[in-house]
Amino acid sequence: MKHTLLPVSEFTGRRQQFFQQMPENSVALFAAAKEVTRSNDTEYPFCQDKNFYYLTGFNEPDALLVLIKQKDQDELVCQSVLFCREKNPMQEIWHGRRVGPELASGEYGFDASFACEEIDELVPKYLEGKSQLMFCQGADEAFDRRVLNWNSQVKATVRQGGKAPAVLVDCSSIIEEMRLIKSPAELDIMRKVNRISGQAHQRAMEKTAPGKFEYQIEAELLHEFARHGARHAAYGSIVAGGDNANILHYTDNCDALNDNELLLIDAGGELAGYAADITRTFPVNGKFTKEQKAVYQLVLEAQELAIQAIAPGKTLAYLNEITCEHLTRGLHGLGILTGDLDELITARACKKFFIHGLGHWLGLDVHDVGDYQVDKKRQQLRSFEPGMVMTIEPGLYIPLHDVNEDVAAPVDEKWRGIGVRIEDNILVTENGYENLTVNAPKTIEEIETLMAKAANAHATAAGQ
Ligand SMILES: [Mn+2]
Repeated sequence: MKHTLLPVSEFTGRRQQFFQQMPENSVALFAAAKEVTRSNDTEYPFCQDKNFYYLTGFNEPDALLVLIKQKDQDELVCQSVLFCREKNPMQEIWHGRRVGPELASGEYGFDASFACEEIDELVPKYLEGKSQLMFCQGADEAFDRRVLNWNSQVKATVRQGGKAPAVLVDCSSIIEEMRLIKSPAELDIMRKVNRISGQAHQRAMEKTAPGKFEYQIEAELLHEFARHGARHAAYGSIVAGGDNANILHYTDNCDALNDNELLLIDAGGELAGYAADITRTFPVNGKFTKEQKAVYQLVLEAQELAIQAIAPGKTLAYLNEITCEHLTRGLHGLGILTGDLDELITARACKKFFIHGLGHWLGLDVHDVGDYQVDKKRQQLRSFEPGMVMTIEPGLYIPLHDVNEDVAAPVDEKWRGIGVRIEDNILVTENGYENLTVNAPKTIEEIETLMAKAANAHATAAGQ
């Protein structure tokens, strides 16, 4: 019934942590997600609001979490209240089971729970007399309006002696900072979903061959995710053969895979709400060409360089700098960039072919919450701390037809159509880092060996 692998204590602990950051005499409101119509009367698979999930572990739509912190006869009292859908046998026969307010408190560790129908009556009562009202502003306009409406209802009672919170606080950053540092229990799940996703990448390599279609390889990924309990992909899988790899968010996945081309796969499963985000690039026929090998090896070195530099106190800006320098040197060595090397390095010339960021936070969201900047210039100078998880994903993209082609120094024909990205998920530890992506083949040798073995097994089976 429950959709979490985490113990209830994990969620009650998080609420305690949030309470500590609430001022005295305040209320915080967190809304669950709503079901979203896909077409007519069918819905998209339900995806819980991640902040709400983080604080509750409760996986039904339309619910509301209320956290109340107030003085009661000199004693500070913290209460968490859940509003959720009432039990309804007919609805449950058609649409699935509901926990219901009677069981929700006990199963999820709330102080009280009520039916959704009571929200509009009870929430204004909770707000009455409080000085601060906290909620995540701007995430859902309809919810923002509801909150303001509840507050207005309390304000309207001022002549009867009512007092509404005068201060409305956006508490997004409090919860984002909490989500940025992962607990041991969260890390166990993230290791697990990384393993499942790595296995899916392995399977994709084994099943890839010239003449197959991108969607067939996508199906292999989804098969492997689902059969290990990660029923959904954490985001739309990118299965991009040849020049399609140069479209960064290519998700059409409809083309045939050609001999002598590369296949770039950016895909990860979601387990108990947590995402993996892994990218691998490999040859469709199992053997890198000379040019593919050169570009791949360069990206791989840059990635390893960045990963090995990860430790508490380091910054994404620093990783970017060393990665950029390495890529620029390499591209110059291959003749793809021409000119004075030092000038190219200063100008970060690799950025012409490495057009996205080096990495991002990872967790309940694939592009997870948490600020990257600590200075006014908005540079990525935030120091790493143990418990942060990020992706490291350098890439080089040399499209067949480059709209921004430098006519004075065009890229040689032989490099065109190559797009490479390699992405692992890295945890910052006390002493350095732990690579969570442990079983997705990455070196040229690992990839070619695995694919040759799969091709042999396939040929033997076909010959029998
Ligand atoms: Mn990523």
